[in-house]
Amino acid sequence: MPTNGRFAPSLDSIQQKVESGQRLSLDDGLFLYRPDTPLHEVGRLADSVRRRLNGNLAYYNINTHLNPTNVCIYRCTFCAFRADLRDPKGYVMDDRQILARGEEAVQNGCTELHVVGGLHHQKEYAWYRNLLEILHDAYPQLHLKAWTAVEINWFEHLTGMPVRAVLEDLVEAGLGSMPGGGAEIFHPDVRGQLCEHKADATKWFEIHRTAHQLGLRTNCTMLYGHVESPFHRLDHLIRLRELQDETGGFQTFVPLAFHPANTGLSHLSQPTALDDLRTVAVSRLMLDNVPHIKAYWIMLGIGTAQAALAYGADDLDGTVRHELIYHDAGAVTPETLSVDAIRRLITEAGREPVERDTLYRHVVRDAEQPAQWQIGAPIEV
Ligand code: V47
Repeated sequence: MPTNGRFAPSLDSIQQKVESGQRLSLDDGLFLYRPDTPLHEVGRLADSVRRRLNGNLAYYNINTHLNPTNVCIYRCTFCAFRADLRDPKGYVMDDRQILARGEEAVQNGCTELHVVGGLHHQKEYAWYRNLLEILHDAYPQLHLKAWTAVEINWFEHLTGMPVRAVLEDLVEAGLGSMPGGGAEIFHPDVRGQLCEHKADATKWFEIHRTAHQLGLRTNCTMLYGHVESPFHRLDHLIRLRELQDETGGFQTFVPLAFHPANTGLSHLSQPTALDDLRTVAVSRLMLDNVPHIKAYWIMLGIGTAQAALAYGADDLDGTVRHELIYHDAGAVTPETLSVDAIRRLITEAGREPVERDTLYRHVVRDAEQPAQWQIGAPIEV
């Protein structure tokens, strides 16, 4: 049925597009987000795309987090982790503590250290760079997925160097890839209410584009369930899809459900499980060019993350340890999950669990010494 010269989407028209590999439009996405569009149908379509891209495999990794400081010049309204310079809860880790985290990670068989933190008022660029360098020198087998685009933008400011030079210098120090944080919601009407002073959408994309041009793989995220509308979510997804068309450098998209406790938006309620599942599914359908959708169990909760494997997600992130950003904001998930627990969640969902490294290569463990690992043959979907 034409409306204003355009055809109004329906489940049938969207299904036809999905089956023939055609790209979904903003209007299609808005239709999928309507509460009266049955969630199970949206999930079924998303699951078909997931299967086409990833077969019966569902991924996880063995990883640890490192947040070297929570002291931050910015006051993002959604953040419970940050602290002011003289706040008693503020901390800064020294080299010994940072290396101890690397040692613990290696002892636990981790393949990845996820490193992000605050933008400390008094720390120079050399501190952030040095931290990567000492970790990389001591534990070269540990992949350093480090610094969001917001931090890279801060390093530009601290050094006066262009993005490309900052990234090249960090790669020399040991940077392996970049996480997807700092994206929040790109639309300025919402971004202005969340984090008006930090890197805007144009800057975030410039940094990821440059990283991709240098051969770095990065992830992308969307913080949802606060003051934004479905339109803002779709605008966000479409912007990500456009950069991916240009560079192909995003590996995985991570939808991040807002946790309100202890934040400047604590009067809001957390998104529901149904919103979480719909968002995973709509993301899978809209981001037809991003290989993986991650159901980050820390943030979704274990039950919803497992269910998300039937709504378009193919990755549960990792064992995780020392996560602070979500736990400071009221997440009640455990601090870590064992490999056995993750594999069971995946198997029960009817999928085949595959341990991956940060770059989605198959990790093979020594049966006698599980902390020892090597990269196996390419994964066949
Ligand atoms: O940018 C902060 C979000 C992000 C809250 O790349 C919050 O694999 C909800 O990006 N409620 C950082 N969200 C975390 C992140 C991430 C996590 C896991 C995996 C990957 C990956 C990336 O966390 C921030 C912000 O969007 N965040 N505070 C909060 N109260």
